[in-house]
Amino acid sequence: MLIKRRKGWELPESAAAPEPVFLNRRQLIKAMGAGTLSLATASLAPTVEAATSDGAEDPSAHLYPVERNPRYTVERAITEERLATTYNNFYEFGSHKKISEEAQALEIRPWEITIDGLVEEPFTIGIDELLAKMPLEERVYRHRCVEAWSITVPYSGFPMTALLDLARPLGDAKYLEMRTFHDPDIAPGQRQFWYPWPYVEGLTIEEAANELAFLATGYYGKPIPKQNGSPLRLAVPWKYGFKHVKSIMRFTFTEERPETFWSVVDGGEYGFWANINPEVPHRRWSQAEERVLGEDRKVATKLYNGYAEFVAHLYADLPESEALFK
Ligand SMILES: Nc1nc2c(c(=O)[nH]1)N[C@H]1C(S)=C(S)[C@@H](COP(=O)(O)O)O[C@H]1N2
Ligand SMILES: [Mo]
Repeated sequence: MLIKRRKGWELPESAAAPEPVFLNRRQLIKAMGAGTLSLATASLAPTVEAATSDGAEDPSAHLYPVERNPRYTVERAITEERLATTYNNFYEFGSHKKISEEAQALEIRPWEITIDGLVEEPFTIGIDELLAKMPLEERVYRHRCVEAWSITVPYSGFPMTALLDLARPLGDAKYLEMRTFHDPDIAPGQRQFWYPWPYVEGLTIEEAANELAFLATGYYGKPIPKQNGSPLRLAVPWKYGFKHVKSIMRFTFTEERPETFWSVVDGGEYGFWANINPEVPHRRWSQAEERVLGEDRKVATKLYNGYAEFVAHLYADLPESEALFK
């Protein structure tokens, strides 16, 4: 049990209590064998539904809420929580917005994260052990999808710089690749063989070290829901939403630029940089405006999503061919 490795003084009363014993859906299906449902497993089924739908089983729940960092608040109204947690992109669970129920099949414990590639020493760490080491704070960030809708949401989590300190990348590491799980048994989208699973994203080391780059573990003052990328999800608010890889299992430091999921699908539209730029239209729509989810209006999209003061310097020396940010 990962939780037992935490120091005694970090354990709240609730975590010290014995864990309820229940089977998850996959174990249940296995236990059912060739379709003979025993009385015992049948009576467990309702417990499974309840435990996976409200997030109550998340062992990190006692960590939240955390203090909001006022440096990163924005002027926009925060999107209604119900909307941000039911209108999602998570292709592993379907190529539409209503994946929040499907995503409950994701098993978020145990969850091991591997840090490897060009680092002093590769290692693997459980999510709860990582959470205990990281400085948690809340940040309100804008989020702008390449599909021209946007939300404003409170993430909890820790700055990527804290992960870099833990990872100790070597001097020749130029990029950080982030990779999600690969489990077609629970993620029906991953049975769609024409996609280059698993979902991979990447940043340059300078981007990863930027103060805005954040790893979200909480949402709206609670553990981040599965549909939003539990237990660990990237937030880089100056880049289009598809860079914000969900449910990360592996961080690999590399010398070569990683082949990212969407750039393999269509590099012309969904390239590596993906910096938000209202002047560079998508092939099929303008990026000049965005639909504010939950509101009946469109607003002008800003260069770098309004975060130019933090990040513009990162791109000052880009070659002409890349300067449009695709
Ligand atoms: N693993 C994974 N991460 C992903 C995606 C995905 O399909 N799979 N979709 C991305 C896109 S396009 C967007 S807009 C955001 C949506 O995050 P949200 O549903 O939490 O708002 O997640 C990003 N991260
Ligand atoms: Mo997106």
